[in-house]
Amino acid sequence: MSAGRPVRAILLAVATIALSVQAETQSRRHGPPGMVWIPGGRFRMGSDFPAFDDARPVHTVVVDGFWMDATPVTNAQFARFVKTTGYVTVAERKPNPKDFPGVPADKLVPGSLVFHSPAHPVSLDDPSQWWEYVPGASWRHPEGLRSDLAGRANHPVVQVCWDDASAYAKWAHKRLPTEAEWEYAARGGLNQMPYVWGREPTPHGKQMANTWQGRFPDRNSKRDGYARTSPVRAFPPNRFGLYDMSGNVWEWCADWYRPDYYRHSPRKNPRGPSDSFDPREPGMPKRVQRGGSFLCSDQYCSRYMPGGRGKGAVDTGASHVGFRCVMDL
Ligand SMILES: [Ca+2]
Repeated sequence: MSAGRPVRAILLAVATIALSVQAETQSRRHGPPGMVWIPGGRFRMGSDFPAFDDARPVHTVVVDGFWMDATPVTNAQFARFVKTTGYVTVAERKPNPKDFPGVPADKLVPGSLVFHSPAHPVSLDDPSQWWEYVPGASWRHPEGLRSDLAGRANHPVVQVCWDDASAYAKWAHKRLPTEAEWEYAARGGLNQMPYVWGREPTPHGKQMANTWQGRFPDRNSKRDGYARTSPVRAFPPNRFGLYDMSGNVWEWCADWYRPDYYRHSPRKNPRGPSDSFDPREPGMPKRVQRGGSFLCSDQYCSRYMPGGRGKGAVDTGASHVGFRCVMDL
């Protein structure tokens, strides 16, 4: 009899472990609505692509598992947040004159940056040729007051800045992903492939993401079917079941942006530098954006590739910038 007790104890312990694993598996299978479990792991972060001078060196990173929204946050989802909380996005607020010394008062009106396609070829060195500050542009009116969200409930919300995205994440009991989490999730287990779907830009001739085809920024052939944003499930998911990890809209990450961060970032769960620095616009605090957008073309911006990094001023949205959230177990 006495010899049986340890065996029973072991069996009970094994059964308990099996039950807890089963419970965890079930809880992950029935996780938060609209979210995908991203199992933790190790990957090679960064890119040797010549144009990505801020994505080097390629280095090994380990991230813990997390839940991630399967798609960018949609207009319908953001509308629920606004309706529930009364939140007013930064683009809808009157700019504070203290933040814009020297700008005439009549120019300090709510609005945001909108892409418009020039009528003829322009120098690619001058983004002011295709970006315009449009009064009244906001998430409700992505291209200005004459535009609205009709037919776009399932498109990603745009014209949201980092502060807006963070406010939504907090309300949803989620958070913005770290840059490392974002890239790990985007790569979907593929090692240093140029695209989130693999090696070929258009496998079997198929457009795999909403980017820009044709001559940027004046001629968009729309071979992928979309001149601006697309519904969040219009293109195939990656191997983790995540949609739009390439193209459609840039997505805010939690991290501050610095071009030199990869030289000394920690190996495990890096969370970004403690401050921001962009040599092109020193003094303007910026957070990381990832994934590229419908404006990415191989001629101008290939940063829809998973190693490519983007950045934006924390108070500035645009007609091609959105976000998605993550959640810890
Ligand atoms: Ca497109």
